[in-house]
Amino acid sequence: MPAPMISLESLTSRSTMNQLLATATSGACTSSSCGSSAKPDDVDSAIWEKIKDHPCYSEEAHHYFARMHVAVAPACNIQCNYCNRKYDCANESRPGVASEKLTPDQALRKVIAVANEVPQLSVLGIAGPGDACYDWEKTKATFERVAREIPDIKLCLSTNGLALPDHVGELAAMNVDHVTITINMIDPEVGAKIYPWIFHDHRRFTGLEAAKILHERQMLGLEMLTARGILTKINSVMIPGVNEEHLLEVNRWVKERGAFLHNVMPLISDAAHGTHYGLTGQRGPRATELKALQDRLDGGAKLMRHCRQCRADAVGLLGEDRGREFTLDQIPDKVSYDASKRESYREVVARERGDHVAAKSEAIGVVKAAGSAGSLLVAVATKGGGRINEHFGHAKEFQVYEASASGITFVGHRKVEQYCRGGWGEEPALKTVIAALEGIDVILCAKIGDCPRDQLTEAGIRATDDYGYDYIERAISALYAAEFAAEPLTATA
Ligand code: CLF
Ligand code: SF4
Repeated sequence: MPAPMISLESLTSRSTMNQLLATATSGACTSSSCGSSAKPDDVDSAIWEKIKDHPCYSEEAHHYFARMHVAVAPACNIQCNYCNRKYDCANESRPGVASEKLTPDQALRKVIAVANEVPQLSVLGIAGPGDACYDWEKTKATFERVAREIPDIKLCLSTNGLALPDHVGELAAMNVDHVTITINMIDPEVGAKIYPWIFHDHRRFTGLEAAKILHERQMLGLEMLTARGILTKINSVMIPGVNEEHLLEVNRWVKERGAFLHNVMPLISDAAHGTHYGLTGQRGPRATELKALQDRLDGGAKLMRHCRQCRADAVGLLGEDRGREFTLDQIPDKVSYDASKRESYREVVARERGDHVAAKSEAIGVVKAAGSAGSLLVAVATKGGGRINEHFGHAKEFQVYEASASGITFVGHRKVEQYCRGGWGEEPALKTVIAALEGIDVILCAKIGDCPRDQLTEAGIRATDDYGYDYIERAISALYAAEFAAEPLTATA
């Protein structure tokens, strides 16, 4: 019997999920490279085990796996000029949207409810709305409860680093092997422009003294995590005119101290958020400025470019937020964990991933072999699975890839206003999409109408649905080949 054809049109839709699960349990093979590993040759096996299902620590994993945050830690011990604490933590979330604060018991209920419904779930993170290490008892209680019920879920936290050194031993004992520290400076002179005060050792410190203590504690925490083999990601907020040049130095320092990834995020600043920066007119960087800085950082500590600056209560794949489906009022008082969906999903993904990695590697080879100095910046509408499987009009973000002599690289994403709502395209929204896609050469999507396509063409951006549902890299290599005269790959999906 031929293997059923699985289209990863949507890893998030219920119908596709049911199809995936049905195939997984039938034992049918979905691809020619069934069973092949997605592990890159240059990644150590122990590290691979830690990152392969973590959507933030592996760019490739973020096509398949989801994280959820539980907002159990509202208290914070520092003040960042980009944060207004009546909103979510700006380290890890979009400011301006209040989150539901949870007790550890409520958090456990929510994690179980999500794990039963979202088979992609692989990571539980605590990322605000305050500081997970300062509000330690709630963080610890939550992790302990969840680890007891769902032992295979990865535990992850984000912190400003001030209280981190006090808890590294406990983190290691709880098998937390992913910690994010937000480090925006290594020079207290710069720090004093970002942090008006800190609360440490039962005292409040301000100015240079505050920034110096914070810096020392952040470095100590990072070194302690590295010594215990805990993977550490550094988040830095790029603040134009304050620290953008300085982040080159930050990158060097954290690399020397063993950071696994460096994630440079744009400052989100808006007077409506009530933050100091928002109220004083400090602007955030444009997408092109962020990319230029990230390009200059290449070659230092490995960069994360797929961060979505999630809310403190985010649920789902990184590009989506299903948090509203799982508010406490929708979750029964008693829920018990059912592992079956997550287990079946993992079997399917293991096979699909091998196929994707093989296609990606072949596509990159084609681009490199072209020997062309040309480059293409490509925006892709995708719902996950590494495929072009979203309609132009439904996209709320585009993933951006660069094809050049060095291969095909994921370079970021651009959030956009959804063009098509209720079956009709919105002209004003299209204008904002065009502005957000500044610098993009080509858009790849599953479907696009003539009207938006023509307007995009007028704005100098080509858009095509010719490669709908194919793997992203394979489509880009075909585009590159057509543009720069290499041999195109034949699509087999
Ligand atoms: Fe959450 Fe952060 Fe863990 Fe990821 S988010 S605590 S490492 S599980 Fe990820 Fe969100 Fe970016 Fe953070 S996309 S804001 S990097
Ligand atoms: Fe806000 Fe997070 Fe900074 Fe604390 S560490 S002030 S919660 S952004």
